Amino acid sequence: MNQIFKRLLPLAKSGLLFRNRIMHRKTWFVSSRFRYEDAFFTVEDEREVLNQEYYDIANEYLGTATKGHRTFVIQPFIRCGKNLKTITNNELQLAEAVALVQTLPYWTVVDKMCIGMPNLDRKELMGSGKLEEVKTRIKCGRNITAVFISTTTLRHDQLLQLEKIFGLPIYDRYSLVIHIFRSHAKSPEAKLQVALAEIPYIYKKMSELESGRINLLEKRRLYLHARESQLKAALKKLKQNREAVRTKRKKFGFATVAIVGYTNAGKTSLIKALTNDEKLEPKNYLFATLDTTAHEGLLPCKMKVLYIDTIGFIQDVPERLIEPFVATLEDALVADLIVHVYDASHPDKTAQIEHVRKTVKSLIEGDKPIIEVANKCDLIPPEEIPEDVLSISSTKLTGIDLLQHRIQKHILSETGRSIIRMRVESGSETSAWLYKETTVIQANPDPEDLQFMLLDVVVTDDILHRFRRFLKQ
Ligand SMILES: Nc1nc2c(ncn2[C@@H]2O[C@H](COP(=O)(O)OP(=O)(O)OP(=O)(O)O)[C@@H](O)[C@H]2O)c(=O)[nH]1
Ligand SMILES: [Mg+2]
Repeated sequence: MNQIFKRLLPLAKSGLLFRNRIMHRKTWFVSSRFRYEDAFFTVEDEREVLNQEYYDIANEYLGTATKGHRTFVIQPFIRCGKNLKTITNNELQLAEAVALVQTLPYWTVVDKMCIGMPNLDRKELMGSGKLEEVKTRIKCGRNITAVFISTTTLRHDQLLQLEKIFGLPIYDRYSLVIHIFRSHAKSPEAKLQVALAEIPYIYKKMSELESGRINLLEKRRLYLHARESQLKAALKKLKQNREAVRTKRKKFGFATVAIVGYTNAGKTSLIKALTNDEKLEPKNYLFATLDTTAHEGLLPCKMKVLYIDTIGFIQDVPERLIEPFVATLEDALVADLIVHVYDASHPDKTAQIEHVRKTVKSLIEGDKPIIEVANKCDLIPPEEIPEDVLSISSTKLTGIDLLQHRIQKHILSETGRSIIRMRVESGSETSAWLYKETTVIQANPDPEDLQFMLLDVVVTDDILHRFRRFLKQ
């Protein structure tokens, strides 16, 4: 990581990186007319994101990831009590931990195990017997270089103690996900959000450090504080720009549909299926999408809508990590409709669905229509899907038509539109008015009198009002 930033810094200083970014902006934000204007992100902002002084500090607390690791994965689980998880099980959690590690370039899993414990408070986390077992397995495993303990966050004294015992760097879920975010962040906004998301981790670790380094820590704390303020100010500018884009969309009458869901559920694939946008590239790894982007699509009634792609949710990461992303998630949360897509073939789908439901509920105000969709149905036998569930396959394109009609129904009612049938004389002024002022979705000759046409049109109350005035003229 150091090397990359060292190479990027002179480019950022010369403004080259910035110019290059502008040239490629189109590939980042697909919906051209309502694109988020990342020109609000200045060279100074970019320089702060790439600041080498910061990365020297950050590496001390977060470790580095770019060279890869041969990893020993430990999934701790609470054996009983109020923190016992009943909706999932430790094997499924371990599988997610392995998937997280494998998401990082050059990281592999050499060995893995679940370890039950009464709580996560002990300095060594586990009892002496388990510590010995892990030590032996690390020794026998081929060239293990790091240990990933799949719990939200470890205290700094736990990290130091375990590092000492195993003689290897230790990662928790917060630090590992940060490294994934760093490696997947492409747009300035995503980079900013990641840069902001890691500061609380470093603060926390710093404050857990014992005395003796107070002066140094104080200097670092002040520096981090200044960096945090600058990044927040930069993110605020981008947020204001997003709000302006949202207002513009509303003015042009664009309805928005947010696609949310657990990471890897198939959100980007679904948007690709709904919009035929060839530029979208779904990827089979966690947190492939970090940006909130808008993609234009057509409903069956020919009405244009914007589908909003979003960052995926995941269990057992601290809220502080996701907080900076909520600013851009706002686009999704104020959408006219939310589609919650889940991976119906995933063994841990019940826990994943619950986690997304809970998170979305905590983020939105009031009632908002939410459609739940079971994706990847091509991977499971049809009898496993309950009858009342809308099942689709985003890659095989099954069930997409039905979903589009469901979306249409909600969007029309949310945006005060309806579809009505009009009987008008062919080639008449009334027919011309309807073609000009409304969206005609179907036109057929009236079988009872071929002089007349039956038009299915999308109207709002305002259009109907104007239509009545037109008829009176
Ligand atoms: N078999 C099958 N695979 C699917 C389907 N939908 C998505 N996938 C695959 O699942 C993987 C993840 O798809 P994405 O669309 O990137 O998932 P996402 O929810 O956007 O993931 P993140 O952005 O990482 O949170 C890709 O390899 C897709 O090809 C489906 O209906 N059937
Ligand atoms: Mg995605």
